[in-house]
Amino acid sequence: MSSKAVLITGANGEIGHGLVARLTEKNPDVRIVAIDVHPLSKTLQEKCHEVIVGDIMDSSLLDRLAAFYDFGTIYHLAAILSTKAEREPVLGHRVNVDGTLGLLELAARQARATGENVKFLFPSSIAAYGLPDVPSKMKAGKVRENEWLDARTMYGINKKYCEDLGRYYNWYYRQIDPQPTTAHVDFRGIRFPGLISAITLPTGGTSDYGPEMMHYAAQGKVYDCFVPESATLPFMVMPDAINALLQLEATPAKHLTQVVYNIGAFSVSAKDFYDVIKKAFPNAEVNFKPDSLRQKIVDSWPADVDDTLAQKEWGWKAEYDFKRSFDEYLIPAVKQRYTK
Ligand code: NAD
Ligand code: AKB
Repeated sequence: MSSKAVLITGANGEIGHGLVARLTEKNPDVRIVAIDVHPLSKTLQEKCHEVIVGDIMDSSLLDRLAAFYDFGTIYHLAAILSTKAEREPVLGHRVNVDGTLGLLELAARQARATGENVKFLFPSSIAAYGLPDVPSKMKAGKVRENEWLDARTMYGINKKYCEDLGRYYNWYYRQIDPQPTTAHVDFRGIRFPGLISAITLPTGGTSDYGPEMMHYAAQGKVYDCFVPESATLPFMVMPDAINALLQLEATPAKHLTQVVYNIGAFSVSAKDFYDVIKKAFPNAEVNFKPDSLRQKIVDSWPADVDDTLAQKEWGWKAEYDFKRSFDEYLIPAVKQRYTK
């Protein structure tokens, strides 16, 4: 690995926790510079070269970083997720779009200054899709990257637009400059399904009902599920999500024809979650109390995704199907977490 630093924004979030741990396991000498508006937990801080409690919207902070470090890879994880962005759309747009633009500019400036490409890993989402109703969603089945792109949430629209910005920075940045740059932002995006971690709880998202149901059951708390039993989305466990980011990062650019890829693991209904959780925690109490407004968001997201391109171009394959996710990762780890 090069001696260049790795920048992780939103490092204190769910993906950040998994990513910082895995990067340092893989290479103890990796120099991680982490930014988050919230302080990082102590264990994460110890793994990072520098931790900055700050806002990605702070341009003087980004200028300082650009002056101090050469970044080989940027994992831009900071975002306002779908439910929160729907409640505060202007904030969502500012952080999700303006924030991403600032990071892309930082990457472009660094590429120009060093003459070397800067990899920019961007977690997009199934929220980039927008299906009109449940019958169309169920009929569509596994959606491909170029289908059903009329996103209905501020967050989904922000993600789709940032993918387009990534395409621009990757292939067309300053295309009429008389002196073309020798290096560029090597943008690589993944449209993640709903993610489930055993070690962190989600906040501010809409796919949160799956992981919340499990974490509540493990703590003996009653859970009011805001979608009906039939609500279906693609999900994935965090170890697979981290694998995907690292695998895409490591793929030689010549193999990649796209700037954004679907990845899938399993597609399940809220009832499927309930059944597996009830089996592991027989006292679990879950009330299905659909909130029709949040449910509409879930209804507009695909039931499943077609990840043929990721399989073909960078060898993507989830290690955890639904059964293995719960049997070998989620249930043992949450039991351990809450019996400590
Ligand atoms: P998260 O909410 O747990 O983490 C996001 C982090 O960003 C938080 O720690 C938050 O404090 C930080 N943040 C927010 N605004 C910031 C700002 N202005 N400056 C600095 N930090 C800021 O979310 P996550 O699940 O870790 O998601 C990480 C990325 O993956 C996000 O871009 C999200 O959209 C994407 N994603 C997540 C999922 C999922 O199910 N978790 C699915 C698809 C895509
Ligand atoms: C959300 O629900 O906002 C996220 C996502 C699927 O992008 N978990």
